[in-house]
Amino acid sequence: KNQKPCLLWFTGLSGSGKSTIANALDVALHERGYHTFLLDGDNVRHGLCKDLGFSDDDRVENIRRIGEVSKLFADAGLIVLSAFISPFTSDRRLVRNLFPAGEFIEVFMDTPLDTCEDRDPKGLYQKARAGEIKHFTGITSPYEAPERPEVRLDTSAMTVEQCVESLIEYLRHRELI
Ligand code: GGZ
Repeated sequence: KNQKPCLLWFTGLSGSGKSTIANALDVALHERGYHTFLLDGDNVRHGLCKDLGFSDDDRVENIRRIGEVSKLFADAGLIVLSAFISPFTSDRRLVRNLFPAGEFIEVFMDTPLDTCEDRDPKGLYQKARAGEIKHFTGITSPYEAPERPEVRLDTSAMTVEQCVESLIEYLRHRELI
């Protein structure tokens, strides 16, 4: 099936839905016969980046490595889906600049902090509020929201299916699939 290599870069707070939507899109693209590769905390922070924590410097290095790996997989012809908080605009720009125009798609998970904190699936916000986790994004560490993302999704207002549908529509519109 015809596809153009590209990188869908999901950025947003913990609990904003990055992994959920990236996983659901991965499944949907597979069902349609496209070749994809998904990178998220589960397969990166335990391996490639297991020497890194959550200081500003470590996050910068985390995103740098992930950007380079994403580029390698795109060079192999895949549609790459990467889901990381990536809180700093400058790091996201560095990744963007690894790709030809139109092949880096920034997907901003614009779910309100209140909703993310209510969800708190791993109890991390509660721990951050209690001071048990330092440098927690949105609480004690900054998140620089993208100003001009290619796609903006708010999972407090849209279902998973609606988010996936709008991403597939975007990819079709840009003739990437
Ligand atoms: C933010 C943290 C932290 C701190 C652990 N700050 O919701 P999760 O649990 O499953 O996903 C979060 C993940 C963030 O890793 P990333 O590699 O995406 O971060 S970054 O792009 O900023 O490098 C969260 C968990 O790790 N986690 N401690 N202090 N998130």
